[in-house]
Amino acid sequence: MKDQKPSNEKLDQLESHITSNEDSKLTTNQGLKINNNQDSLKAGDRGPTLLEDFIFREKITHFDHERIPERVVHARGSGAHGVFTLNKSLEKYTKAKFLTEVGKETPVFVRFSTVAGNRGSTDLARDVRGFAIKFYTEEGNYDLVANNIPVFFIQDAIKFPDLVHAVKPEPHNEIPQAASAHDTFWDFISLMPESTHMIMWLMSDRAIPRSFSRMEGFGVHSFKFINDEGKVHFVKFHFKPKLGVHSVAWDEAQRISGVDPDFHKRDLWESIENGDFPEWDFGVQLIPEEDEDKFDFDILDPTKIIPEEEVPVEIFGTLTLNKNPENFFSETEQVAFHPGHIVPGIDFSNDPLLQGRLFSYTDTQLIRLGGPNFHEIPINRSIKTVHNNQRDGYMRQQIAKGKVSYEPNSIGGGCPFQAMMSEGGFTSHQETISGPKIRQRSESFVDHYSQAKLFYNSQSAPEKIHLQNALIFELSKVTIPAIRERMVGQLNFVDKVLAQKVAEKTGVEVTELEFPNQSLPADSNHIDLQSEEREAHTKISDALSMENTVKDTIKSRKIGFILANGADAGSVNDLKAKLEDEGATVEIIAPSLAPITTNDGSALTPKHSLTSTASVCFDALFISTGEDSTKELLAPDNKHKVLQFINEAYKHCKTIYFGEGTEPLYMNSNVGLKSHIDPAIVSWEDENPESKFIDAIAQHRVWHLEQERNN
Ligand code: HDD
Repeated sequence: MKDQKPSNEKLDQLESHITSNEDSKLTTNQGLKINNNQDSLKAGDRGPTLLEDFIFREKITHFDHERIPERVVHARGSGAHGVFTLNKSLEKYTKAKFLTEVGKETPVFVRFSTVAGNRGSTDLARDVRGFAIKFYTEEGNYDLVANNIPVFFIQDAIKFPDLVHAVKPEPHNEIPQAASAHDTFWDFISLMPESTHMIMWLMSDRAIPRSFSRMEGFGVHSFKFINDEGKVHFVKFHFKPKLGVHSVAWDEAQRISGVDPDFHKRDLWESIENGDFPEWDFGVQLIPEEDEDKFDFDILDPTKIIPEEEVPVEIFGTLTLNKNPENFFSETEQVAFHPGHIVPGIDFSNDPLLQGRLFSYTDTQLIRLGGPNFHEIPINRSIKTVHNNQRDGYMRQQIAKGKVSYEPNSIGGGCPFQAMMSEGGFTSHQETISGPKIRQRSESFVDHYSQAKLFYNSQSAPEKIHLQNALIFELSKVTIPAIRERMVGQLNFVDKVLAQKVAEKTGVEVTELEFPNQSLPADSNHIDLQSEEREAHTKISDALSMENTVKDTIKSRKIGFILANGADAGSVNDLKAKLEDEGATVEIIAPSLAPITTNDGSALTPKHSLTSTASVCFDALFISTGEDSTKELLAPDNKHKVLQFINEAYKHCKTIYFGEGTEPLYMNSNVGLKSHIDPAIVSWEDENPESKFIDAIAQHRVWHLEQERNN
């Protein structure tokens, strides 16, 4: 349980805005106490409502204006407060204070999101996840507006509206919601070879995470670090979840979307309420400025990673989320991120995607939050007081004293003064740039397939199958064969077997496309830059496969205990205590919500009935010990539901523990048909079944047995 109330400078600042209705009387927005909130003011009790009824008018007017536009992308979000702790100084590379003072704790607000769906859409869409972090530093707000995928679809921001229009529901019929599986998306992608690397990530299980706490975060672009001496390093930002990177199965994702579309939001909320604070290691890849051209790709190209084998990720800090918002709208909805919110010691690179973002984010807040004072909304405020000569505008909150709102001035004593660099004044990094004014892509951005191959080749066998099936699913929803065929042609540049399999299942032929050079002007000929030799990469990067992730903890795993009257109290309570000691959450599922009576006469109250939840909401199942309990679970009313629980968990490669006396359930389920050795099926016959159960849950899933389990 939550042991203590976290506190930090940002939370203290927010405290003054938090209100509670406890022990209070209902009032109007003017503070007038209201005596009757049931009836409008009428001319006679059966007569018309009077215009004079200011209480009615105020209430309805406010209601009529309750909605603001949702974000044009990343509309569905979940947020949390937390803290960033620096464990090792980055002083050698940057002068940003929150990255130099070891032990320093910087308050943060993080918002996770899906990209394509509406605010009310499912959490489990196959999609990129946003991972936006606002650091409330002593030098001003620093926003790292990141994703859970380290590359992007396009290289230049001018293509962003096209990309978003293609993926969003089709404009004529607003179908489909929160899904990329439709004509316009794949039409666009099949014509944009630069998307190929991103598509590999998007079709991988990374796009259907188990929880926000089990996703990586990536700053995507190369940014710049600048130290006190003015020395520059390019930097890529990474957040590595302490719980490992884990995903659900696609079939499971689709089921969860029906059973609990708020699955990720709920998981984040409950983890924090339970004190299982999600944590990430913060790491960076650092490249000295002089090594900028050392790679066989351009580090300014946002469709490329810097493989960890080439530049290791060094860990410097910890990000911890430890407090849920008080109010979703005020905090999670009104928070406004912008990659242009930086602090001294950090600067932009010339990545053309990043450059375009620097315009877009402030611009979007103006329409979304209604004017130029959105920085004054409590969640967006810097912890340092703002001093400048900007004035007025809709909803101004700050009461700026005095008659001076210009600079230079003598009347205000010249204040506020510009800050010198030594006082923390921001200066842009000086860089010599020369070149013709030209609307053209750099040749160094032309290689679109090497890293797509690197990603695909680095996947484990089950991951490759999932990726292939995702492509088959998505392209099977494309109604125009020519688009499917063009897309298969693109896949052929990544892996011939993959292309062939997708082609077979989507009813098209693999046609050899010319190496496309879409991103270059029509009159240039850079086909040589896409040559077969260049494409022949067979390198592998272990960091790209989730197979190699952390698998040593069951912290914040949700375990379903299925039981009925007569269940063995001793084994249920023992196992529950052991799992909870390891940080897991146990929830009891019974035939109904009525308390059940165990074999020693004690009562256990279920959290769910067999009807109100499904096995897709759990990481593992324990089928409780006890013959009487088994008998009741096999009764006609319950049998089908219990077997569906077990069979689905089995199909989705989860761990299942059958307690003593549950053999009839074991034999009636698909588990009873198995002939292979399965480390994630634990039974009454096993030695040390409890430790076997815990070890298997920590492994997440037995993906390598997926075929055996589904045959
Ligand atoms: Fe963006 C929101 C991440 C490219 C324009 N973006 C948004 C959010 C995240 C990202 C996490 C949600 C922030 C929140 O929770 O409020 N976006 C990215 C990443 C990108 C990227 C990692 C590429 C590396 N974005 C990108 C481009 C443009 C935008 C190229 C436009 C030129 N993004 C926006 C936006 C949004 C946004 C329209 C919608 C709501 C908002 O900004 O505040 O301005």
